Amino acid sequence: MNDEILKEIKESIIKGDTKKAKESVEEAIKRNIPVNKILNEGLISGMMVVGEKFKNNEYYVPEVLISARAMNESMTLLEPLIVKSGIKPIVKVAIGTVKGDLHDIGKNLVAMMWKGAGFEVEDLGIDVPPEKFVEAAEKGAKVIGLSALLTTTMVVMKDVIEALKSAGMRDKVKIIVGGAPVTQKFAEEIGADGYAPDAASAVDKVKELLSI
Ligand code: B1M
Repeated sequence: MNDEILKEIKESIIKGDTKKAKESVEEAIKRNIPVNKILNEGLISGMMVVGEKFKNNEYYVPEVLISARAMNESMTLLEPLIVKSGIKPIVKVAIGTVKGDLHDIGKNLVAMMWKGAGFEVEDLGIDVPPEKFVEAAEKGAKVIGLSALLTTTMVVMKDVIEALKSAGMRDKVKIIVGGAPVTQKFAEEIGADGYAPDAASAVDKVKELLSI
């Protein structure tokens, strides 16, 4: 019976049905299903399927955004319980679109997927100067995600890496870069730790780099 509810949550996230997802989460809470089960076997499990579908071109940006909204709204119901039960997010990460660049759709998708994977995400926004990324690292982010959509701003990613080096923080964080003009080769050239071509791969990349 409880498995049925968890399946309903998962399916609602995959379908992007916010109303049904919230109702099912409320029902799961009423039945005292543990929060981590609701999160992992319901919400996150659904979002992982969305990520896979996105990677395989079965889902496009609108579907992903709708599912992400269903997930975010459902998660607000769990938030008080998460705080109460003392479940800690598995890792703290930060993400931003680099200075000079105002594109945020891809960055937002990565942030949503990271949240869906259970990471604590600090979203630094768009047009983020290198010193803000350094600050995020100093505040404890273990991974810094850099997004750029313009060939003229992808070079700013190197400035962020240099700023982290100057601040003595480079070996304390992993840096993942992404965005349409960014490539694995470019990531290696500028000394980033990883490159992810899409939001779902960005989840795998964090796990790979931190061995979690
Ligand atoms: Co702009 N724009 N834009 N734009 N825009 C592009 C990027 C462009 C390719 C269009 C074109 O000419 N064909 C072109 C760049 C050319 C180049 O540099 N080679 C361009 C240009 C030129 C410009 C302006 C300069 C136009 C002008 O003003 N003359 C200007 C620049 C403004 C600025 O940033 N300073 C500009 C402005 C804008 C809008 C504001 C109108 C709008 C942005 C709105 C917003 O983001 N809120 C916009 C849009 C929408 C685009 C296109 C059409 C779509 C981008 C998008 O959101 N894609 C884009 C054309 C295109 O890409 N085909 C274009 C959907 C999104 C889900 O994909 O962001 O690639 P994407 O993210 C993916 C992956 O890249 C990856 O995961 C995401 C999901 O799978 N990913 C990461 C992204 N970040 C990641 C980080 C990671 C890992 C993966 O780890 C940390």
